[in-house]
Amino acid sequence: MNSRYFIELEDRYGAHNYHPLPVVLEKGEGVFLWDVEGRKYFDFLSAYSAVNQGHCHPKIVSALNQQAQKLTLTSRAFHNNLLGEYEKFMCETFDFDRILPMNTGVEGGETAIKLARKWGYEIKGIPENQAITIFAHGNFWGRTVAAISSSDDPDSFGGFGPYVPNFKSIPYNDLTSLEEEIKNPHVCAFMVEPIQGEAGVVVPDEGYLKGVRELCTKYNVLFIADEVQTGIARTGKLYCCQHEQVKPDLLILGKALGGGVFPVSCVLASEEVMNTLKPGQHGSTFGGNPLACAVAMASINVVLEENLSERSERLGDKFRSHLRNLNLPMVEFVRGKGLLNAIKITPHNGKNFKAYDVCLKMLDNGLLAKQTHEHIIRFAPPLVISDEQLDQALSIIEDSLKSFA
Ligand code: IF1
Repeated sequence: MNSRYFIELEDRYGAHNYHPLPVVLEKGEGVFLWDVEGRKYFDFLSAYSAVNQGHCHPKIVSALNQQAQKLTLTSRAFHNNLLGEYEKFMCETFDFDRILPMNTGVEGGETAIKLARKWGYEIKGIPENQAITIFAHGNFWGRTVAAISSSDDPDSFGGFGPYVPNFKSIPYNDLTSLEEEIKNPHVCAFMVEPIQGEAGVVVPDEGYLKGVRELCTKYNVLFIADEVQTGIARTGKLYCCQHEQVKPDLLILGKALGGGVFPVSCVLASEEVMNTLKPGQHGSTFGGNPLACAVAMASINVVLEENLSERSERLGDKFRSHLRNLNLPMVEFVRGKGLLNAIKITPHNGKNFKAYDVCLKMLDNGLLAKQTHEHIIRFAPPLVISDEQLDQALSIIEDSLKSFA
């Protein structure tokens, strides 16, 4: 069976809610993927930063296999022997009082907003059903009705109304407008990505996160950091807020928390916030299941043991400076932190190629990356990439870009 066969099956039987690159993958190991024709590729998307530890990391797969033969799911109607250990491990590793385990990133976002509203009513004293949550323009935190209700991207929210009320958004990287909005005593939280992923790896000014922290403290508003994409060593720290020594009130993790083998997400918060939830007020069939706990502990241990934060920081600097120094006419900018980077493609000399065309070229040359919006290409390899592999990947990117010169 060749790629065409598999693509046609998906085309006939699947919902068309994606437009994938024309490649059919069947094997992954470390930074590499192989398609059904046996062609080998560098993975420079890492499943949108869910495969930070590399494909099928042996320690993570082994944790999955071992636990899968013992106990996979009990539901939270009963205790299990891994949840408490996992909770302790995560609270100590990330320095928070308590954790609420969920599965997908968007469930983490929904959980954080529910916690913030409950805290707003019971601790801050916001009148019932009046709590307002603030977001930043360009935010993306998932596909649920609440998540699209905060979006200003018509592709995300179009055709799915009506929307969740009391969500407001302000310009990203703008502390003046943040202060304006959070003076309102009905505001319970500001939820923001420390670097906006889907918006095109938008890195805010140095000091923005510190400013958010100070303003949220000043006005008694919860600072929710959505680190589903920027967390777990992706930007060069265990989580991105640490670049400015900032601790959010709620930290949302997902994606690579599951090591690329299992959906695992969570919200970390203080005692005060987390204890607003009483039994029966929130939950999930799979949240905190023993298989997820085993996988997530292995995933984080790999990050710590293999120093993936430091590697991400060092190789990210190397990646950006190499591409910048090329001074390629069609590359308007290179931006990012750690190994979360993006370039903006600006056609010149009357040419009108798009980021998608460059992605097709890189595919032909053995590297997989995906455009976000029309002219931006995100580059996010697994953090286990070696220096030599990065050099090889950079030459593929360089050759592919130069072919459009
Ligand atoms: C898609 C990109 C999109 C996220 C942040 C929460 C979530 C995500 C910062 C929700 C998910 C994924 C979703 C996927 C493509 C990808 C993505 F930014 F990573 F590229 F869409 F914007 N917070 N991002 O980035 O996590 O529920 O998906 O586990 O929906 O197409 P999820």
